Formats: sequence, C-alpha cells, structure tokens
Amino acid sequence: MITQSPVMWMRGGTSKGGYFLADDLPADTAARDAFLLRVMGSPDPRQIDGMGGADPLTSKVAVVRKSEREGVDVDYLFLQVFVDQAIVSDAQNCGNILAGIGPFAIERGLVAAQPGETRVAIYMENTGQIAIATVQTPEGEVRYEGDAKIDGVPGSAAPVPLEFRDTAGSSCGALFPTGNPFDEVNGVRVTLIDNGMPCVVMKAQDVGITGYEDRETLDNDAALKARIEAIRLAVGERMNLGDVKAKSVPKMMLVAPPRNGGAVTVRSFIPHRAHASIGVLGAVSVATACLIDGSPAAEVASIPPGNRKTLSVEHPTGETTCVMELDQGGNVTSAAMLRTARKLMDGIVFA
Ligand code: NQM
Repeated sequence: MITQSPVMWMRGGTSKGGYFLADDLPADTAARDAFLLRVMGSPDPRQIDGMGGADPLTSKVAVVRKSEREGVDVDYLFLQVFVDQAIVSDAQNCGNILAGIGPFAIERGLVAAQPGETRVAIYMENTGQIAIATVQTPEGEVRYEGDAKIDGVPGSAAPVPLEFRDTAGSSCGALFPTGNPFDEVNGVRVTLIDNGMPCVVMKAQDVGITGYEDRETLDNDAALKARIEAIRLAVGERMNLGDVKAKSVPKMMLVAPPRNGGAVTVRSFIPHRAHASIGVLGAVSVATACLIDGSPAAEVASIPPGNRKTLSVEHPTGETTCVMELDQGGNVTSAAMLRTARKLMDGIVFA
C-alpha cells in the first residue's frame, strides 16, 4: 500500500481535483482505489480527513500518461471518487477535469510547449475517444492568467478551448442506446442519449418542477430525487450501462425553455446531487437531444438555424456555450467548448 504520491491539484473548468501521473499510482486497481479514497477522505460526507471538498465536483481524479497511440499526446483516465461511499468509478468521463489535462501534461514534461499555444491531443480512456485542448504557452510555459470567463468560476483565466469529435455512443454504444429518440419510463417521456455522457433528458415540468430552481432547492427536494432515481435505475440496463446503482451515470437532465436568450435551461443531477452548473459532455449530450425532432428537449428548446450552431445551455449559475457542427443529415459531427483551468498546488499528497 503506498502512503504518498506526487500530485498537482488543479481546477479544471467548474470542477477541481488531483492530477496524477499513472506511474506514480499503484498499477493494481484495488490498491490505487484504496489510496485515492484515503487521499480524498472518503467515505465521509464532509471528507474531513482528506483533500475532497465534500462535493462530487471537487472529489475527482485524473490519471495521465504519455500516449503510445498514433497522433495522440497523452492518455487520460478520469476517476470519480464518491464522497459518502467507498467507491472509485471509471464509468464516466469528465470534460471539466479534461480542461486541466493539457496544462498538466506540459507542466510534467509529457508534451513540449510550442511557441504561442500548444495543441494537446488527449485520448480519453473512459470512453475511448479523443479531445483536442489548446493551451496558452506564450513563453514556452503554461499561462494560466487571461481574460476568458466561464460561468460558475469567479474571475477570468487563460482560455482552454476543447474540441470533441465522434462522441456519440461513448459509453452506451450508440447515440440512442434503445434505438429510439424518446421513450416513456415510469410515465415520463425521456430521451436516453449518449453524445459523450450518458444522459436521461426529460422536461422539468414532467417531474413537477419549473426547471429554474437553484441547486440548494433541488438538493433538498427528496421526493423529486426519489422520482428521478427510480427512472435512472430503470434505464441502466436499457442504456447498456448495466446495474447503475453504484455508478455515477447516467446523469439526469431536467430541461425547460431558456430564460436568458439561450437555447435551453437545464438542471442536472450527477446523479444524486444537483450540479452547480453543468458538465461539459453532459451539456453536449443535452444540446444534441434538443436537436432531435419530437424529443422532450426539442419541445422546450430554442434552436437557431444552420449547420454550425452556437447553443447556450443555461444552468443554475449562468450558461455554457457549445458550438455544434452538423452534417447535411442533421447529425452532430463535432462539438467545441470554452473552458479554463488553474494550477492550485504541486506537491506530495499523503494517505
Ligand atoms: O459532463 C460532472 C463536471 C461533470 C462532468 C458530472 C463533466 C462532463 O461538471 O463532461 O464535466 O456530471 O459528474 O465536471
């Protein structure tokens, strides 16, 4: 059992976590997970004896290695360390923590900084797909300061644009794992979709809320949580995710008409706590659901014309903009998103 490891703590997008080199962690999965639970202080709702922030959004880990794949710089494995259960899950990807991977890879010497900016090709091990991150490297070093703002994070920082391609069916094997653009589950019309993140998309009003509630109100609504958890457990097998009781997917997405000029408003459960904003790939999957004629999301969404769509997804702390490219058949071929990241500390963590 290892008792300490080098680590860099970073904010990636609207999440925060520990970034490790794969070689610094045990190769054995059980030993690695036991170490990470100790590092985060899980299981404990306050994570008082560890680094976790008592929130799924701040109890995250990235494991990074130099890639041996053609055209790829680094491989990134995302691990969700549950807060109040002794679970470390690789069943989902994370597009927010992804925003810190390029800077971390350059900082650790896995990728050489280029003049001006550095494009880092990242293989996302959880889903077997590639993302491209562009990192500001004006003086041959990562620059974190800048003017880019993302809702859910105070202040501004250097931009880290992320591009995703071919994310359909990342974990479920198909964009619509049931083959249908919408289904009915427990009397609620839902779209079961995976365009980078397995999601169950439904109208907020169909489960008795407006869709404009704040995070705290949603987190305190036990009846709502029980209702959507029953839907989640019922669709796991249908989404090719198996028994999802101890998994952090699918995410539950409750949509309503936009209120601030955007495309749609979303309240997401990830899956047991309400998200303070929205996940990156979660937003891509919801935005994709909005483009499907006749789906519950399309009924409330406001979609601009054209094959290159800028879709503002409104959430509890502002909005997240997704730029979606569509082919002639209306299928989403790529998605891009602006994120930022910040190095918080570099040192040794103890278990
Ligand atoms: O959907 C939270 C987050 C995420 C995941 C979650 C994410 C994504 O906001 O790509 O970023 O859904 O658990 O970090």
